[in-house]
Amino acid sequence: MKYRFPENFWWGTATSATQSEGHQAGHGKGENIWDYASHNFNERFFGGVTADDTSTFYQNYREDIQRAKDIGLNSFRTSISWSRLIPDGDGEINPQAVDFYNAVIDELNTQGIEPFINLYHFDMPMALQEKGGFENREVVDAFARYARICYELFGDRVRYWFTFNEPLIPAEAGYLHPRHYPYVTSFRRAAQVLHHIVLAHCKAVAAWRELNIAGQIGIIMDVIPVYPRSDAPEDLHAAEMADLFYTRSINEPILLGRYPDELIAILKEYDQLPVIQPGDCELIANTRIDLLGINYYRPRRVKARETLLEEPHGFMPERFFEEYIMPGRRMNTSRGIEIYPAALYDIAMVVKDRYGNLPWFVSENGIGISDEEQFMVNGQVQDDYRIEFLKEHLSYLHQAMVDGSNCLGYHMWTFIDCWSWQNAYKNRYGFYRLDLETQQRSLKKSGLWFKAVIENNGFEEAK
Ligand code: IFM
Repeated sequence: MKYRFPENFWWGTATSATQSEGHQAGHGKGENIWDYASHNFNERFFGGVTADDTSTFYQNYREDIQRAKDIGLNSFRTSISWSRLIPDGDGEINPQAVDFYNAVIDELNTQGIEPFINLYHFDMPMALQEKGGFENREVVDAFARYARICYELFGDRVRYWFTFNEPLIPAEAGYLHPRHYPYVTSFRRAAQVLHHIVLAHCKAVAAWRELNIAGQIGIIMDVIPVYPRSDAPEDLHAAEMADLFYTRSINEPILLGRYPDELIAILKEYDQLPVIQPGDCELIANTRIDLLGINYYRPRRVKARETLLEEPHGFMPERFFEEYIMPGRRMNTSRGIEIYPAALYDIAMVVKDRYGNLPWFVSENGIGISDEEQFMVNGQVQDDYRIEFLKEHLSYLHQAMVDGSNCLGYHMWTFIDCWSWQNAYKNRYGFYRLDLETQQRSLKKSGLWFKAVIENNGFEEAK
């Protein structure tokens, strides 16, 4: 079977500022929540590796972009670090950050690699977090100001802008299931953060449109498609609830311009509604994006609850469903998550049928594997499992495109092994292996395979 993709398909990779740049003392960067948390809650990070030590892209961006060129990438996503550009989040601009991002963007363009620039990838400046982060409505305006500054500084050379990466996560991981600073568990506070993130997105889109910049603006969503254990009404209801709280709660205000009625009704019933001010719903209703990124890693399987959920911290969405451990499911044991490539087809069909077949691309997909050095032969990681993973996901994506999905590209997470939010460098995702001691990069077998895919604009399956 041959899988050919359209001309000008985006073949690229994604990373983020905090995960790849490193802190680099003396260059004017302000502290963000990751700089703070990885030092002050160091035990929460695998091997105690802090955000200071991430992959040194700040120093090595030129050589790294050459590496991207070497494997033929035509597009490359990273984010701007808010606290590098505006150290306290809302004040003076750091000129060294302007020089750095100018240099990165110019180098990408010089190499013929389209920069995809995201504004917020989980990295709240600490000075603003001290004021409550996105729980504080003032931070919405600080974000809109930061977005406008980015467009004014770099908008003449960046055609593809994204307001947020995975906008649900800062609310969910910071305020509900605590994995990110400030490690809070409170549904109501999470809902407030999420509402303010939605508003921040809307205001950042409005600022971009006001400036009349050539290009497109979008957002990057993390989609975990939900599958019920069975067709029994209780299981179907459980799946609907999981989808409502963890997908539709963010996708619908952004993509359809309003929160789902069912969600509002439940939050009213349980007294969990966030404060929504006059004008907010109109702003949401009037905001539209041009381009959607979707990050896909795993499905969510659920069933009707068999036991009552204990809720020491109050209301939790899990009172309506619980995880279903499907017998025989295929696992990535390094991360403890299921591998299910067919979901990419289902996601594409949801975008087509529910969201008006909006232009979209796979903005992240990948497999994090621990102890990859065990697969090293003559200095190269033989990551055949990653090649297999890519082939399977790409073949479902291809089928979706044959069936009418408006998908424009595929970005792999990630380019060079990067730091993760809790696991630091435990699980490796990159096309290039990073040696933590020497910071040397070496191309994995999958990187070579991807190069050939890009050259041929597709691949041939042996089967
Ligand atoms: O590292 C993260 C990234 O920041 C957001 N999406 C998932 C990746 C892998 O866990």
